[in-house]
Amino acid sequence: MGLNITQKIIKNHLVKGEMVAGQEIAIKIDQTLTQDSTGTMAYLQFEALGIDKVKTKRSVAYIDHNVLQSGPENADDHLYIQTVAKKHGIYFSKPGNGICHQVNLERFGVPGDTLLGSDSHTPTGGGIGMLAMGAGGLDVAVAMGGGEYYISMPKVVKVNLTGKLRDWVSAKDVILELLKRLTVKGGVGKVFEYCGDGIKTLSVPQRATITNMGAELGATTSLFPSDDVTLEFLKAQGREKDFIELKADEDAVYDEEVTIDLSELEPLVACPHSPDNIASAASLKDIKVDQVCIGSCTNSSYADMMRVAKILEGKTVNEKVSLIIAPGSKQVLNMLAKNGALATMIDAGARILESACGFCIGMGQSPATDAVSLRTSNRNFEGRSGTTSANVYLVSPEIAAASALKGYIADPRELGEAFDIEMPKEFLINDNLIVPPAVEGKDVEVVRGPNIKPFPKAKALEATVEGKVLTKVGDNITTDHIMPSNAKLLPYRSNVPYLSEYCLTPCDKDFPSKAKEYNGGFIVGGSNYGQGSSREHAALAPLYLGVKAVLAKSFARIHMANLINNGIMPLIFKNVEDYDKIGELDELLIENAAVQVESGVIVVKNKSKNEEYEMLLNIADRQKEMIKLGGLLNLISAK
Ligand code: MIC
Ligand code: SF4
Repeated sequence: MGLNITQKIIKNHLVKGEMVAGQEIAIKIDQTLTQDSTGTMAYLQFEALGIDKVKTKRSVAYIDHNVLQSGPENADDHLYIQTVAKKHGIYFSKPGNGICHQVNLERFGVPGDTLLGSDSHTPTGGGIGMLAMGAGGLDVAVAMGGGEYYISMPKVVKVNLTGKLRDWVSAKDVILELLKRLTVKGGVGKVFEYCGDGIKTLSVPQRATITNMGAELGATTSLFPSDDVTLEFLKAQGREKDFIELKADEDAVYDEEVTIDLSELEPLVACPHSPDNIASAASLKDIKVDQVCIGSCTNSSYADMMRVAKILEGKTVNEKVSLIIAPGSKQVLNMLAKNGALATMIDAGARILESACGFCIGMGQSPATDAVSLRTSNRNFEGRSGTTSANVYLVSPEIAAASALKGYIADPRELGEAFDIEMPKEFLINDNLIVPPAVEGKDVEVVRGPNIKPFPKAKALEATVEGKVLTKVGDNITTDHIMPSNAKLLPYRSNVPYLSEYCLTPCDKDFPSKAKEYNGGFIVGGSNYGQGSSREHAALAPLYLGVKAVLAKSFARIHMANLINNGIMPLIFKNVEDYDKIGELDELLIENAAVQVESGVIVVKNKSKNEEYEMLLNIADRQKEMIKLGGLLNLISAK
């Protein structure tokens, strides 16, 4: 039986387990990436492992999230990451060099390699044929130390692309169509592997837009084959030597199949407040726009920016609209500067920002009260922009630029005749913002600013686990709810005690004070609990506040792994109706906890209501061990 690409890459990297969907496997990781807002924790954890030098083929530390520097905290973190990277064999991409996923694709991505990143949009690398996955900082730290990465063997979905995108329809519309069909939970436990005649018509950055936002499906990752298009891209990046061809066998077998006829797609929009709330741009014409933000790791490539410049050429941004543009990398920005496209954007009235995450994670550019903001990024969760009452719509660069001119949500087909943007034969290559590691790291001094606090460590499981239900939340709770990130909080990513004061506050403003008053306890959640970011802080802050278990209808992949890595039990309702029976401040009890963890079925007694609920702990034996010992670091030291 033939193999698909996902299976081929996994087979080449398999360390433990069998390639049977749903079973735990361990794979070897070739490359890692971190960014600064998850990186400080990842490097503190790497240091705790006591390993001198990373054992990967390549590890890169990017600075792209916290670049506002409104106090010393961010700069302190940058210095810590720069010095710890130098010491331990890690390349350091300085602030200004660009968004991790964009730069990694341009300068380091290698088809057929595995990439683990402490950021949920690491699957961007799938655009170049990598098996690229997001994970919590601790898993990335372990991978840097040469440890394997554990996942449950995903189902592989064949996404058959036929036809060719029509004028003004973009790669963003492909992934929005998939989100419309499958929802934000539709990809959990799956890899989306793209194939079909349509893929030949998509450039590497277009493919990367699609794999990037596969994260919003909850997917393990997404990937494209490595073909002539990939080779052209690598050649233009001066990296032809990194090319290998990758394609599925003729008789490859897939678990599921979806077909998208590219020629039938139209310009789409994800409406507030979820990436799967899809409508056509044409149907939203009555909505007036206050702000347009173009950039982020989803849509900030050279070709995206050139399309925007071409739409803006000779025109002026609508007087009611603030247009913000953040090119994705130094390479992109520099090319736009040299060919005059940057001047075109500035002429039209765009506000140009540093090549970084910026508006996407609420680091500045929060919209006005009740404003409508159109963004080319990938997440429009309530409050993520920094303005709780804002309505954020996710769109392609084409819709964004057209709307910035018109002042309402515009279907770019209104602009008339379309144009082509050629992919450059040669990108502008200058890696002078990438600092190589020291040859001999032992003399490098690691600089630790006062904001860098030790990370909390879990304790071994108690014989009886008891406490109150501290809060009860609904479906699709994001990590932005659990551990909010914005310009005020992001500077404290290396200070969990401070951050914990804000844990779950968008859902329940008293959560931290209740957790303290009752000495920790339980969280009750709905389905897809913990979707979104890879931030381990969404497990570390609850750990710091004494949370022992989360009882939910289902969990998002990365968050569930982060909970387990930090010794918190992710328990799934066997009977979903039990969710309705539990109330806030109910007193819960788990007796003989270790024995029950072992069995995988846990009886939770509700002392307040005199009821019992059967909960499932569907995790691998190794993970059960972690729950008993108090997390991954304890498991590693026990061994
Ligand atoms: C995001 O897009 O939500 C982030 C910010 O990049 C996160 C990482 C983080 O929380 O630091 C992610 O996607 O993992
Ligand atoms: Fe940065 Fe936004 Fe991409 Fe996250 S989604 S890595 S915040 S640009």
